[in-house]
Amino acid sequence: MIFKIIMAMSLWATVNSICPKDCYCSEGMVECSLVMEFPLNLNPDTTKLKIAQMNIGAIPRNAFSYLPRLQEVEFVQGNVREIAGCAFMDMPSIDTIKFEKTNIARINSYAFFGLDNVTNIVFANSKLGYLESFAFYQLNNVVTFNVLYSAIDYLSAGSFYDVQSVSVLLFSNNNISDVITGAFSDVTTENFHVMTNTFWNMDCGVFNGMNQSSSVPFEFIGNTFYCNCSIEWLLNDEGKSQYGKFMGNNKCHGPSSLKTKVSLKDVAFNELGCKRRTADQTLECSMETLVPKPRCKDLPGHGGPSGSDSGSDQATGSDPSNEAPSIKNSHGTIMLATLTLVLYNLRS
Ligand SMILES: *[C@@H]1O[C@H](CO)[C@@H](O)[C@H](O)[C@H]1NC(C)=O
Ligand SMILES: *[C@@H]1O[C@H](CO)[C@@H](O)[C@H](O)[C@H]1NC(C)=O
Ligand SMILES: *[C@@H]1O[C@H](CO)[C@@H](O)[C@H](O)[C@H]1NC(C)=O
Ligand SMILES: CC(=O)N[C@H]1CO[C@H](CO)[C@@H](O)[C@@H]1O
Repeated sequence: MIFKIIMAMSLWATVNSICPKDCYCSEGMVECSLVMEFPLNLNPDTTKLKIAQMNIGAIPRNAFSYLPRLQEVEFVQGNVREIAGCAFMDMPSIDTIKFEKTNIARINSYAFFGLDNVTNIVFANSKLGYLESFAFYQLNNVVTFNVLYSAIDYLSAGSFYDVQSVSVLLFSNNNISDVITGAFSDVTTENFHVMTNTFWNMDCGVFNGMNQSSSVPFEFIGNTFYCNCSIEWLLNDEGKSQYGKFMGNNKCHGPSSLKTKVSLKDVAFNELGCKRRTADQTLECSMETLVPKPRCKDLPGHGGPSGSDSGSDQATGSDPSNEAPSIKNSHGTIMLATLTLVLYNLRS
């Protein structure tokens, strides 16, 4: 009798874990909506995953490492408080990661670390809050990395540190509040297009080195700046000689007195309203020292809103620090655990 119950329960649990409620599953493709808890307990054969209207605290580290065949993951119309470090580790088949109309308050250091084989990364019509240093650390060999029609609050120094061999890095039509010196330090890309973005505060030297090698086409056109003293580095004598090449194709979106200027070329240094400064003064443009320390195992784990941990119990022992059995959102697992407890109590 008890044996039969166990059989029935585990069968139910299995079926339940193959396609969670609020998901639609068909031949490796899974579409879920209104997701409040994460990670989901999906079939390990999943190849494509689309999550709509997700509302979660974090995409935790190793969030998808239990899905070895996952090729594409797409988030649509979601709210995510943070993407934890090492969130996308151990995804041997991943090809595309896409965020569409998604609010992400924070992208932590090393969030995209360990993605050696990913081809496309897209953020579109999204809101990105604070990007920490090393957020995209060593995201190498990506074919397209696009940030389009999005709002970005803060690009820290080294957000894109050591991003190597990207074929196309495209920032277009974004509204970007703060870009800190060194945000793009140590990036190598075959094509870097920064087009029709609205910049509010851009620190000195952000695009230094981008035209150093003639083999790296750097396209910087149609962007607009808030033309106050924050861009003195661009319009002082030194800036004009260094960045003169770009100026004709970019202009001011404010303040209103400078909006009418055809391009940055037509803006005089003294119109920026820098107090007690002259165009011939050399500015010191220093960048904070960055020392990468990617250690996925030591990063704090973050689970869903309930505080339950990531899918690391399913992650082939990738994280020994995290052995507590997690109660999954699958009711089947909870019921099985309860049953096990009952049986255990009966025995003793
Ligand atoms: C990338 O692909 C290679 C060859 O298929 C594989 O050996 C390697 O484990 C993959 N890397 C990651 C991080 O999945
Ligand atoms: C762009 O960002 C600025 C500064 O954060 C904000 O004040 C403004 O409303 C944004 N504009 C749009 C069109 O979203
Ligand atoms: C320049 O304008 C930006 C955007 O409005 C503002 O955040 C910044 O504090 C201003 N900087 C200076 C030096 O006036
Ligand atoms: C931003 C930047 O790297 N500017 C350089 C572009 O190329 C000229 C000429 O080689 C240099 O003088 C600038 O420093």
